[in-house]
Amino acid sequence: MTDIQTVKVYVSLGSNIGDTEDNLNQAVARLEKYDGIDPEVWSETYETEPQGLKDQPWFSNQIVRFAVDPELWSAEGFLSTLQAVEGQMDRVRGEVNGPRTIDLDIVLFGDRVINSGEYLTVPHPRALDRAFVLHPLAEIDPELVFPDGTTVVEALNRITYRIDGKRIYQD
Ligand code: A4P
Ligand code: MG
Repeated sequence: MTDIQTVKVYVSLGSNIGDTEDNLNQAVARLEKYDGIDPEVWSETYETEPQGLKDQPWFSNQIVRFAVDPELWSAEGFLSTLQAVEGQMDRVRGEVNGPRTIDLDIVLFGDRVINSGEYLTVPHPRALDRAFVLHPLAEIDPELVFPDGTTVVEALNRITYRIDGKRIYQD
């Protein structure tokens, strides 16, 4: 097999309904079945205080870095596959920011900057505000730099949050 130049794609996984840790694992297992999508680094799973709508269960959140073959996957195609997996896992699209079996968001797609209307914005527009995204990103790639030059460590220093073991508190 020839060496394929893969793209590092960081996916934020979240779940706050059912067996939340199992939902995260199941989503990765489903994605792994596609050609050209290979999970390569997993963060720990964190229990995180809900952002946005407060009155809902805490989330399990994780970041998984995938090696993605750019000849097989555009960012838009990759998003449609994330949505297909959400659908397979009975994700019911209800309230914005509300409870969900599984939410799969593209945080970074290599160094690409994408603004294709409402369908896809990369980097994820809320990533820099959220400890449940930034802390696990820094865990797996402490040297990570966003396309605008912000480092993951700088981004973490700008927000207010607290870590207690695997729990992440953020108002
Ligand atoms: N979309 C645009 N850009 C992207 C991207 N980079 N990745 C569009 C994924 N999707 C993207 O998403 C709504 C639309 O965003 C999609 O149609 C897609 O085309 P959705 O997943 O259907 O709906 P949602 O999850 O309610 O919206 P979204 O934007 O994913 O919500 P958020 O901002 O991610 O908030 N608190 C904690 N502690 N942990 C969480 O995981 N998650 C949310 C969801 C709120 N609070 C949370 C957590
Ligand atoms: Mg989403």
